[in-house]
Amino acid sequence: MKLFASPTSPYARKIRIVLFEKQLPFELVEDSPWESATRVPEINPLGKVPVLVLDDGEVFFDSPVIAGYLETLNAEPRLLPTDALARVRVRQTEALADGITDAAVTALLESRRPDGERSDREIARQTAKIERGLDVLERRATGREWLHGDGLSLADIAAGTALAYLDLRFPQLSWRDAHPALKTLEARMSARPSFIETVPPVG
Ligand SMILES: N[C@@H](CCC(=O)N[C@@H](CS)C(=O)NCC(=O)O)C(=O)O
Repeated sequence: MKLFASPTSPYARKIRIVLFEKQLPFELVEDSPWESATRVPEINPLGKVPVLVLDDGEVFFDSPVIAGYLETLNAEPRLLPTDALARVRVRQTEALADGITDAAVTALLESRRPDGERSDREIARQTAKIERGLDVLERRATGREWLHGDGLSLADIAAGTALAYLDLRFPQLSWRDAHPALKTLEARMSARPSFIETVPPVG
């Protein structure tokens, strides 16, 4: 299978981490949807990465769907519980972490707009989403080693990816100051070989 990904995409990184943790072989195809030569819109009409293309040509996007597909391959470690409700709860935390990333990406794009077109109000609105999301994630992480259950799950990977993305794009947020449980979680996640192997380039 092939994973279309851009090196700095936090959503693509989440999937690369899942593939690494499960030791699933894949071909990484670096493709940035922002470049004019991108092939991504030919395989994902939404023109976004990550996209997974199976050997038989079947295509999966977006990252939660790809993660769900990879779980069907029965490779260890299992990152989603088999119990249906427990699974929904892990996916809720994944959605929360991905939503923090969504707000950070939107704020970054807004901040890069030219003078006169940039909306400080919109940046503040997105930053408020990040801060509320972090507060809820902090409550979920407090007093526990893992966000759900007694082992690594997709929720921990999504949270670790979102926090690392904040460090990359918004170091001035200093999110660790008010979120000690997330600080501990991020330190543990970033020390995993899967995270070390997928550190994004600066830029
Ligand atoms: N919800 C999607 C978000 C994917 C996404 O927004 N990817 C960005 C890269 S970080 C992208 O490809 N953006 C290109 C665009 O919006 O045109 C997922 O989880 O896969």
